[in-house]
Amino acid sequence: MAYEVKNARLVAWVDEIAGLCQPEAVHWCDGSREEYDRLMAQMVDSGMAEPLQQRRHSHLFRSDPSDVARVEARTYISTTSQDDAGPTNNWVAPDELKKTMLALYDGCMKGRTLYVIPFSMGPIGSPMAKIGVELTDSPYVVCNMHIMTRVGADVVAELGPDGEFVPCLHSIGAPLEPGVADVKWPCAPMEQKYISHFPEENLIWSYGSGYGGNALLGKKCFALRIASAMAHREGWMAEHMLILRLISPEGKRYHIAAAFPSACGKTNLAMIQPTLPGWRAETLGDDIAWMKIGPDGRLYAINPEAGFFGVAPGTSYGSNPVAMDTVRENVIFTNCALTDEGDIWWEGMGVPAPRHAIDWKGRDWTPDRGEPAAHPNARFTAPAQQCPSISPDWEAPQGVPIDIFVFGGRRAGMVPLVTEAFDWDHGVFLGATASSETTAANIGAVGNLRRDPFAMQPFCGYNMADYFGHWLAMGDRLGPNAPRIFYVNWFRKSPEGKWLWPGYGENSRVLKWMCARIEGKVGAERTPIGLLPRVGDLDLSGLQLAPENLVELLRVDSAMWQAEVPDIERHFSQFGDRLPPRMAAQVDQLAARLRESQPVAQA
Ligand code: OXD
Ligand code: MN
Repeated sequence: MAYEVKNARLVAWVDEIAGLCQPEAVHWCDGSREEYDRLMAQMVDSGMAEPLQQRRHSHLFRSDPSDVARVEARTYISTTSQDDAGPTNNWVAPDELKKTMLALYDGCMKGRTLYVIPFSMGPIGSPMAKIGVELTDSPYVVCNMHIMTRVGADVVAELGPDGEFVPCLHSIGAPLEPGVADVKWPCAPMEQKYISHFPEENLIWSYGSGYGGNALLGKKCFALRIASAMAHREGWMAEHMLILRLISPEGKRYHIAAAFPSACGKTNLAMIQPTLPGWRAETLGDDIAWMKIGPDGRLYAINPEAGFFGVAPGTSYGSNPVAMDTVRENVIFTNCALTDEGDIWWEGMGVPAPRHAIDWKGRDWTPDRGEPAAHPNARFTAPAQQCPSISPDWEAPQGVPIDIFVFGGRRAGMVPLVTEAFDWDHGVFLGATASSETTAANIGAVGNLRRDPFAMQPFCGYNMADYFGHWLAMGDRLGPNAPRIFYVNWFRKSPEGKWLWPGYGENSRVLKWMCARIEGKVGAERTPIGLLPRVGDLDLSGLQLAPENLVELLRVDSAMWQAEVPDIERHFSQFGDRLPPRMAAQVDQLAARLRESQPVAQA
């Protein structure tokens, strides 16, 4: 071990888990480049990793076809009372879940090495950072954690003899018997996969999957599910939000935190290149924000992660040039296609499909195959510091003060390009009722409408109704310092099914309107659903946008909205008495505003 561990609780826990899982060896990770390279070399030797000839220090992995995404159906929030997990989470009582999982963990690391990964979420030493320790039998997880978090001796030093840490136990669930050859991507069958959270004791147990948020436990499990429960108890916020700094031509800085469900362009917005002359953007984070009220009463945000775990398909020099430049070297690619030249390729990369490739399942692929070469949820894992638009302040220990919250989703109809909330409660209502049509990269049949409150439906570690209440309470505490809240929909289509808005860098025009609203420099129209820019309020200079598109983008169809109210009521009714009365009041107020805006029906 390259460092001394003085934390008795950590040493005892590692001993206990080693006794339970029975690994062949225990390795304490130091987070060094040498450690990363050694583990990668081992995985290249075993056939699990493929070095890429065309990208320096980068590798391709192919998962088992059954292990390609987060598994919400196998994800549990295990609290003593089921009500504390709430209706949006799967629940099993802690005793019962632990009994089931202990039987699975018994001997599950036989023939493998147990890696101890001490990691920090947030810059080490930041008052907002928190420490976790992941125990895993997957070297792929170790290398990804090196990129996605801060790993190693500094974390152990920070932990000291009696510091707090979140224990994160992970096993792929595939013991290796002597003399048996390993498979390329070992994992357990679906019915044995468990992604379990015990928020009452800040504990994470994951079994059976080696992929993404199921296995890199610092991300969704710790930084969102466990952290959201901690934040509720302790009076701060852990949100599924990108963090962006927008700088006006005059040099004024605005900090934006935005929540969208998976596959709605969060990474693209985090890396936006404004098309408006003189405007600039810097990236602070693309997925998670931890926020606390600072000494001046404003809300400060840090990005707890150190890398990007982005969806590859659809990423191109057209859609996100910054991401393309971020993934040139030092990257782990998972489930992308491999070209004959030794580079990766995916659908929507903006370059012609290779004439021949190896697909994500490891088979020969040609464009006539009729199946995608890369899995729709194929990913890149890349260090944040090599992102060309990364902010010089992305590791500022105190974080950045948030001015604007943005919620949104993917809706082909009805939802306007941008809406400003009337006030904080209305903004919380917009977040609580956020909805999106599903795509191939997320859950459910393509095109279904899914309510995804605050984009936290899969990530809230406690009763979602209490979470709405927590947002209301934070607004009460922030008072006049509260960020302003907006709702966007980049995805509205014409009746013929054509995108109405160009999106990407042009979204800076919508962000500029938000900044101008804060400064009181631009008007808005009061509609039943919120405050909307009037034609003329958005800076559309230099943009070829058909006038009828703009009218449609900003159109509020009261009749359609009225038809949506019962769905919102149904969504809220699942929370029963636990729904904050202030949220119930918002539905009534919306319904009343819509009624008033409609001509009275003729008898
Ligand atoms: C993600 C997700 O991977 O939200 O970030 O699914
Ligand atoms: Mn996410």
